[in-house]
Amino acid sequence: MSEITSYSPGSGDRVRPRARVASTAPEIDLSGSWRFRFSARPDLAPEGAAAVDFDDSGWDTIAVPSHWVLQGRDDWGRPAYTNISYPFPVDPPFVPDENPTGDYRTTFELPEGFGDSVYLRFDGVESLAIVSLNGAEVGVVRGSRLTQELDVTDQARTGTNVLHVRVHQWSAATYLEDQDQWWLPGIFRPVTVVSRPAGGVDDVWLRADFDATTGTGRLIPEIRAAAEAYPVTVRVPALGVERTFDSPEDVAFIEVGEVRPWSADRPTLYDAEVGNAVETRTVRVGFRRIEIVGHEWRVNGRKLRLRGVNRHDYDPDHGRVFDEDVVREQFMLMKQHNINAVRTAHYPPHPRLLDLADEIGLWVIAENDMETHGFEEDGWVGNPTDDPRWRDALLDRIERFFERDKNHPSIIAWSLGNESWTGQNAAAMAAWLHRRDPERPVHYEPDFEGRYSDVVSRMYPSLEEMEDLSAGLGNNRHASPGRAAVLAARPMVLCEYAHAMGNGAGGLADYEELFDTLPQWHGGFVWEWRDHGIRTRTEDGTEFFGYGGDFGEPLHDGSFITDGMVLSDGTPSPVLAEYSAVITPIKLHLADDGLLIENRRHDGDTSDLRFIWRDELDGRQIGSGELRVDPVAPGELVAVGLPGFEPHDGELWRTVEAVLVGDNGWAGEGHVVSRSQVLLAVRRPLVRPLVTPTLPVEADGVLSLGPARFDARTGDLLSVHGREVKGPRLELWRAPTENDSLPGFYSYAEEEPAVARHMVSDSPAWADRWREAGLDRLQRRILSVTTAPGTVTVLHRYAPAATQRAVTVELVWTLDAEGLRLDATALPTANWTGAWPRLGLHFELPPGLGRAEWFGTGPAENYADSRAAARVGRFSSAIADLVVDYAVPQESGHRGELRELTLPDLGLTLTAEPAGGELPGFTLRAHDAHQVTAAAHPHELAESYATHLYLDVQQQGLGGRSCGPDVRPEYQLRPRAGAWSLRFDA
Ligand code: IPT
Repeated sequence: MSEITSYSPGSGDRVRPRARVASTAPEIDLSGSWRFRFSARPDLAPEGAAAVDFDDSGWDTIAVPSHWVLQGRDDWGRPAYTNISYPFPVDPPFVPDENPTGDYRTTFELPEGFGDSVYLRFDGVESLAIVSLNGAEVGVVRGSRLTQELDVTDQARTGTNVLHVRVHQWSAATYLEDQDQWWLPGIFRPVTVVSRPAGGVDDVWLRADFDATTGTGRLIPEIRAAAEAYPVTVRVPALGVERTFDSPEDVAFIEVGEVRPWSADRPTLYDAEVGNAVETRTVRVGFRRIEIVGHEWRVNGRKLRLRGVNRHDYDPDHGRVFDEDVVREQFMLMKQHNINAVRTAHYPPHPRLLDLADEIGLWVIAENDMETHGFEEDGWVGNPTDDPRWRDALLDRIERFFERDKNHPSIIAWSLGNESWTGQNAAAMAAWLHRRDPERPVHYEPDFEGRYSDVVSRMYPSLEEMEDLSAGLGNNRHASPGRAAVLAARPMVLCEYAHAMGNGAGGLADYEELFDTLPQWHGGFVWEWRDHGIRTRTEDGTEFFGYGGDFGEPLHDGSFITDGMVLSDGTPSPVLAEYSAVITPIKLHLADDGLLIENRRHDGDTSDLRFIWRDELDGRQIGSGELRVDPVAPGELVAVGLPGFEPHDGELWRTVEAVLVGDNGWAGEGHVVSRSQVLLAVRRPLVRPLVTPTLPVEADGVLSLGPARFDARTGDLLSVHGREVKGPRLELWRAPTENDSLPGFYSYAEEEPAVARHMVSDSPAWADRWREAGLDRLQRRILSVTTAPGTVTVLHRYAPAATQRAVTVELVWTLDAEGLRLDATALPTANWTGAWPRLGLHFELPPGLGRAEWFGTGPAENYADSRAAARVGRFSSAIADLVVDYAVPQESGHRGELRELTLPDLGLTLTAEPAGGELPGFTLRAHDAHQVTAAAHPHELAESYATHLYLDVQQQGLGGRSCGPDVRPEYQLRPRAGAWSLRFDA
């Protein structure tokens, strides 16, 4: 089994890596149904399976490409998820004897004269393939997400060919592929037979430079072809360019005159042909120049601003198998949300993906297939990036990675890999790239001191760490003082931030502000685009999205695999809209007396946009129009006049939106690119006289006050206007979000958050602190229920066991000229510490209520540190849709600043008036916070016994502590008093 434990990058007649560009030479795609035999161990694999006459009729069949663990066949093994940990002992180059093995067989026909040479191309096999053609072993392929071609000319024959591929799930190469994702073995990208004509164009790199000062382009061709292939001609028909090169020694630039440059905002491509009589290749060329000037990383002379996401190849049914239509849709969705950049975390994607990025317009940090994170658990001892035994394999990886994708204009940097610490091999990989591509910078986040990479990159820092990096201060996590000053002279980027696991991450707008103001920062990439739940079923057939542990893995990392802005089923989570609002390149600085429009696009003025205003009085439109705005050039800020407005008694909001004039390829007419709101007038507070101050009456233990019925003993409301409305009870607990449940890196949990500028977390996660404080098990004691003319007053004391900490709630129910009102206060004792998840009143309404209409913030859930996408207005929704179906049930659905809530099914309207200057946020949900806490998957939620209405004076923000900084102190809910002022109308 020496292939399995070999450090070698591969063997056989391996073709020198080259670009993936279209060719007139024929290819045969072998995708389809292949014969397949699963073996739990290599020694159980069928003997002689490579032989041409081997009888495979008793084998199963499998689709190629696919992963064998996603075929619904439990006897073929199951998916497994670990983040950092290797799923087997760290004992390189060895792997377990229990090494699942798949034998694949297929046949293909080669016509007469198919090619002078024949290659077999593998685009993705996890993790090791031993390839035999017509009974002879032709090579061993390593590098699961790298392309490898094998020259099989000597074994291929006209007519029927028999291909056998033995795939081992684990190999020495697995040590280089420890990305945070599912372990999914198999041939998961296409296998192709490639014809190579003698005298063809073997490889081409058409660098396309753009000079922003003259607006002209230049092609810098690098052609690899045998001497007999010449002359070779380069043509760009749309530019009238044609230049013939007579020999390999004939090398020259081709000046192309004026061109439109390529940028993510305006991705102009030109078809170039490179060929001769034998073969023509087509390259889609985009002219652009990438350079680092001081601490600016520029494209076409302008500083880059990356509004990015980390993207894995992932689909809930097919794993890492590529689907072009799905990716195109994803890219459209990204563009619709102002995302302009992708990091191909953490390996080269299917090659077509980069064609789509070129075409649709996304800046790409291309990342190599390398991660050795599991060595961290033993202090990086034996880590491959610093061990000479791995040098060849790593250099081979960087070469295959670069050569395949070198032509793409969308790629603006090469990333050595992810989370593999640092060392001589990483430095050698960077040196190789620097030599090969003098233009594009090398990115590698663990090169914290910037010893061989060009861009300063960080993950999940606090704002303070970013400020310190910018200031050249050494007291940040990862750079010594001497290097910090050097780093401050370089461009900076966050290759990962804002861990979008579950509900969150909060704080996006604060990062944006630093990107806008600190000169070295160029933006960042949210972690990550999509949840990786696997569509699966319970025994009784209920569908759900599985995460770590749902497939019987003995070692796993739970739901850490579901941390995207798009849920596993493809539904955007609210954080996507939040991100879109935060990163919009069209900033609308709106005040009551004017508007500043700032165009932060890289390229393109605002002539594709209309600017619409509308005024809403108490959420109802009273005026609207379009603003006259001359096109604003990129980088410009212009002031625009606004219509006047009449003084009103009522809440008057003005909204300005920048919307697309017409379809632009990724969104249609009217699509909102940016929105801003300003409050122009507020409602005058009303004092309503009390009416008929008659004494509440008691009968059969029920106390009646106008339309309200109370339990005379407890003071709990039972109904209003004959509608069941029970409570309220104080609630300080929320179902922990994953940001509440995990300890993260930075904590502001201590009592004096201001003391430490950089707090590296050793404090327990919030959810643990909240449980410790007893917030999930408050007990209630009735202090009093008293009546007076027109009034019922109730006093309750809430406290957890074993402590003197308590909150007293006073509920004052009165009848005034307009009906029933509740004025409530919650008063904590002085001895509370820490923070609370919420300060809320909890009402129980009948189960199964259908819709809600509200005047408040929306449309989606919003929290103190995540409300850029929220606006004030009137909204309506099915109650079931008010809550997000996160992979793990958790707090969801809070919408701040409620004014009015109507429940048509119940026939009740609740109005909130500012109490102590504050309006409560609301949550309506079929499950209470404790039921939600108890469920690990949506299908485990207990039966709904009520529709739960929470009215929170405040909720703690979201933060990003599942992998990153805590909720910032200003968004935390420190124990405090609260007040509510509510009305209940039929
Ligand atoms: C970081 C990884 O690069 C990424 O793959 C993913 O695991 C992410 O975290 C969390 O989901 S590594 C982390 C230890 C900073």
